[in-house]
Amino acid sequence: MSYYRPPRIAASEITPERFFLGRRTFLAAAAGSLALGTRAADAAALEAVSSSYKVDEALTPEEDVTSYNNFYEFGTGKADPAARSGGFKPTPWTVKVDGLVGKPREFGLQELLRFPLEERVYRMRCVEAWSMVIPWIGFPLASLLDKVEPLGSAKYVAFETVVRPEEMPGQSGLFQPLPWPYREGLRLDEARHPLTILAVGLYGKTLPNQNGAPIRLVVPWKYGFKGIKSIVRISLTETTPPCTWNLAAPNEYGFYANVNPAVDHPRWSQATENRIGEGGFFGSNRRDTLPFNGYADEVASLYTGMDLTVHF
Ligand SMILES: Nc1nc2c(c(=O)[nH]1)N[C@H]1C(S)=C(S)[C@@H](COP(=O)(O)O)O[C@H]1N2
Ligand SMILES: [Mo]
Repeated sequence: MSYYRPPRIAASEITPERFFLGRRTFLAAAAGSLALGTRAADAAALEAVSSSYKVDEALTPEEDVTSYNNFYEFGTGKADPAARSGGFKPTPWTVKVDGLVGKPREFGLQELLRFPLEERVYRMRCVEAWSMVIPWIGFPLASLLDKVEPLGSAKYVAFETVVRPEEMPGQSGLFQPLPWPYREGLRLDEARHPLTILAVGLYGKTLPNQNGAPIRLVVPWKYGFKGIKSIVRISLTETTPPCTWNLAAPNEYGFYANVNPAVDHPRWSQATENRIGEGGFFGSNRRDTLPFNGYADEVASLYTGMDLTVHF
């Protein structure tokens, strides 16, 4: 199985903003006939066009992006997901899209990978006050929603992660840190915002297991916990969906979870952050956290009239 697809645009049509990613890696992978999905190390190259959604900041090294993770299904330590997800099988995979839609259906991974893929370089700000800059590959969630034709009554989008205790050691141990499945949700207008993507890759390759293979949500103006990984179900609803961290500690993790330096977590400040790789864990190297994680121009209008110190 190969995820390589022929270029959608001819070389002659490529403008300075559009370029192909991962060609070299693909050729190397094809030469070795890698079987995708058995191990994170077998990540195959994805072809994507560049997009204008790129922050002009140094990328966090791939090594850090793929070894410092939150994915409690594999354990609560930052190194656990990379160390303990080798047995997870991201293929075959289907995502069920149902609820208040005209055309509920399942999407196989191959079909999901046929959405026009773009590279987006986004800031990622965890609620724990660390951050990264990550080159994702994915497509707008709105493109998927269009295919199922949301009904007028749909107001929210609910997401669920896979439950596989036999492949996810954090779901099978004596200590269960969270109730499974991990769940998240967005308002429909947030879900349809052009910045909101379903990511299928990073650094030009398919997603490593620890980053949410084979498909995860990325909402760059919200805290990282909204970016639910390894999604198997997306449902359109009329009422606010249950969200794992919000249910676990509603005073600490709001439904909106928009990055906001003015609203501290009860146990720590959100005013500054440690950009991984810059040595800002303690003291002086910390960066200021930006409202909406730096995406205020694009998304602040979604919240006009809302008091975001109350609806945090
Ligand atoms: N299913 C699931 N999704 C999840 C999590 C998780 O524990 N389980 N952790 C969240 C948190 S807290 C963060 S910060 C991001 C981390 O994404 P990354 O490891 O790719 O940087 O994933 C989010 N998505
Ligand atoms: Mo997080």
